[in-house]
Amino acid sequence: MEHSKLQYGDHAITVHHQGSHLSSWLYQGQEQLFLSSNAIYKPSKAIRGGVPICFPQFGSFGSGNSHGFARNVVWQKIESGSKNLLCFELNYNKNSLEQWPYKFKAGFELELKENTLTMRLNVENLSEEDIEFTVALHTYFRVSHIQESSIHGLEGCEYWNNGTEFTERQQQEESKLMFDRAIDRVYFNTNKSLTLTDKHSTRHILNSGFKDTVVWNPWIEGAKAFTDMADDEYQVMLCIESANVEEPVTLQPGAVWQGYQVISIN
Ligand code: TA6
Repeated sequence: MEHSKLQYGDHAITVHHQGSHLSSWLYQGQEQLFLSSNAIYKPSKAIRGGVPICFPQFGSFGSGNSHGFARNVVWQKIESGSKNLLCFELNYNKNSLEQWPYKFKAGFELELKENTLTMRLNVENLSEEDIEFTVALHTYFRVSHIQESSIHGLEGCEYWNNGTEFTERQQQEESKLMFDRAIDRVYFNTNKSLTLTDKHSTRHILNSGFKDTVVWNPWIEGAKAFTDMADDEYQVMLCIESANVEEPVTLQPGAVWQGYQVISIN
């Protein structure tokens, strides 16, 4: 499968052109992202791990396929003009119009600096009418072990448990979110920096343009249900996804939306 690599400073990244899908990020030789050993690399199938781009739909929040089509189609690599930047573009076409009847242009940029990876997704409305979409950067972090991992920064945020009524909300009371079972939550209005800590590292995650954060780990039963994930791999992954789920993005004709996920390592 076609992919591009970029090495800059202490970083090395690999991006598959299908989905403009970041599949590996090495920082000082350490892999930061989870990539399933059973991942399937074939046309129209999203890779299990890395950073799938969910657009124009997150999960079932829309009328199309779960998590949208952008992760299943080939993006165009474009000249970035900079040695620390990779850029990709996805334009509407006959196939996209069959799945989502709007004209759009999407761009994805990956920028490497000192101890930081910035991923920027933008969408321009080329239709003559307003468009609405839900969206996510579905980042799969590699962790030393899920039970050695925690997230700080969600305290006070309301969340929704996938599988329950969307109106059933709860509030995050603890300052430290830890894991001992499957989790699939959308946290709303997460506008502060989050910190993911495991045995080896501390990573900070900052969003802009994305209002929500999805936290997901399928645990063993969920992993067993995936053909493209080994049963025990849930132990070394945690998804922290920058998303707009509750309130879809609305764009007027000609308008552009941009969302960032910035990950820094110490
Ligand atoms: O973001 C969490 C989630 O929506 C889960 O509900 C989960 O099933 C998942 O993403 C993975 O989805 P996928 O379509 O890639 O199997």
